[in-house]
Amino acid sequence: MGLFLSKIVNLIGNWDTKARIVMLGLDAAGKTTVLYKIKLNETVTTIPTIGFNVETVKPKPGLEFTVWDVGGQEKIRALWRHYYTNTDGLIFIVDSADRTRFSEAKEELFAIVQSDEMARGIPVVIFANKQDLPGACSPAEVIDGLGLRQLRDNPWHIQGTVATNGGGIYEGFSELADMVKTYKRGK
Ligand SMILES: Nc1nc2c(ncn2[C@@H]2O[C@H](COP(=O)(O)OP(=O)(O)OP(=O)(O)O)[C@@H](O)[C@H]2O)c(=O)[nH]1
Ligand SMILES: [Mg+2]
Repeated sequence: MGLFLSKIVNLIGNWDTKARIVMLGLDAAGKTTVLYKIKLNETVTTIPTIGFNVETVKPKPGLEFTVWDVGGQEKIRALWRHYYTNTDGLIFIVDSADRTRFSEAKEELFAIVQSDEMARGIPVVIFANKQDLPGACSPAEVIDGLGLRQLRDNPWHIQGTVATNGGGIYEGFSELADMVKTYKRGK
């Protein structure tokens, strides 16, 4: 009976739809800070990520995200594509106060969604992060700075965030959850 019950419990646990999410963006954009804010609701002290961090989070009942946070320093960006296969959604994080690197961020974002290893048309949520910093660009300015209106083959959404205090993080994940559900239904 114990075994029977535990099998039922396992089965119910497995009813969650699972989705693979990759979180990318230039170095110091705030990816690791976002990951542990959503996972632990804690503001962790980070060091630049060499390699990756991975955590599971449940953005909505019935949905489980496996979130891959991959280091963004230029010399290790060539490794990003190894994480693309079977991805159901992308979170692209931008330091909204670092407008001198918007064109670099734009190039990287378009290279990701156009990569052979990435499925066409995956949903993308852009986190316009560091909204707390003086001089940070608004989400509307980040749309212009990254040329997001040229992103025609992917459903996308932009969310202003402050990873260090959690502002906008839940909203961004929740939006991505809805977009991923629609995407997976259409696959
Ligand atoms: N003011 C402010 N600082 C932030 C915010 N989000 C992250 N930071 C800081 O930005 C720095 C870099 O954050 P990380 O989360 O390590 O950045 P990352 O994107 O993981 O960087 P890599 O691992 O090198 O790719 C840290 O000092 C964070 O505390 C934010 O919303 N506002
Ligand atoms: Mg990191």
